[in-house]
Amino acid sequence: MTGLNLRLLLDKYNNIYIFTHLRPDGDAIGSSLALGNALRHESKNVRLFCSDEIPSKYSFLPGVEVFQDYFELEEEEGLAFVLDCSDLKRLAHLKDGLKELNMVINIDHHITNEKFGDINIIDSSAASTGEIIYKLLQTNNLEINKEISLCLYVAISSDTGSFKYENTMPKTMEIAGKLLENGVNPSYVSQIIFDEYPLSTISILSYLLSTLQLDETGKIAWMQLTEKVLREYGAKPDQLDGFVNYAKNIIGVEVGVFFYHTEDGETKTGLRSKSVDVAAIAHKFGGGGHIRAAGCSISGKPDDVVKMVLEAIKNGLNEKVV
Ligand SMILES: [Mn+2]
Repeated sequence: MTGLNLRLLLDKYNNIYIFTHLRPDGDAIGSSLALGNALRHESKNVRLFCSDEIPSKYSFLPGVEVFQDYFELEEEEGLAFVLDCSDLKRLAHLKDGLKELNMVINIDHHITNEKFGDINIIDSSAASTGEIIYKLLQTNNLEINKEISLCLYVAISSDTGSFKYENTMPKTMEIAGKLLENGVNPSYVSQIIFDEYPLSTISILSYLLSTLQLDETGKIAWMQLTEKVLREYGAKPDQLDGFVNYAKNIIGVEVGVFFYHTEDGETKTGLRSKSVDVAAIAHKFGGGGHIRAAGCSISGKPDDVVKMVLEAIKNGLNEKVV
């Protein structure tokens, strides 16, 4: 899968443009930086692109300051890499930039990847794009120093939920082990990536937990929040990521739900389950996702939406998949 002779391409191109997806996560940022730093080591002109701002918690990563959110062709020739991006829509306005470049190399681990590149390196058995980049650098004898290892470790640990998700394979751990040998400090990374929050996030969590409710069977737990309250706490929607798990993780609960009522009359609904197919439930409301993690956006009065979704979950409780 990673049998690309990168050296051959690097002989041809001096200008490297690396793109990753909107709302970037640790894998998007870490794998872009790892590839970028390795190619800079080969004396290439490297530029990094992302349509959205890089979250501040990643500011400790080497080279992160050079990400730009607009495309500009600075030289006549250029080789593009698109990382961790299942389709071109995920590049937002940056996708037009690809047309100005000579060749597009698409590197991803999403099974749904639309193979839009001139060369496509898609490995859905990889837990992260970082894992693919590691192999690509290794097989092409490119630099994997301490800084590059740190970027790769952030990529791999992010997409495996710190090596907790089902996608964590023996080879994932083997690569992570190599990165530790190269000098990565796992406790330092996990403190920054997984454990630390701004005070406003903890304040909004405390509010959210006060809204927690369980149904009479104890199998469904939910929390809710309005956009107005979020604003009063000085917090942003991306600070809510993962909080739905507090509802799901209660012993005896099968499905955890998070309702976020926006001011334009939509309720963004996040569903997490231990064994119930919540993607099927989200699908009923025009949403989708994975079996154990799905979401949908529903318009209507907040109370009505909550009632409707809880009813659908009750009906779906018997349809366990594992
Ligand atoms: Mn990824």
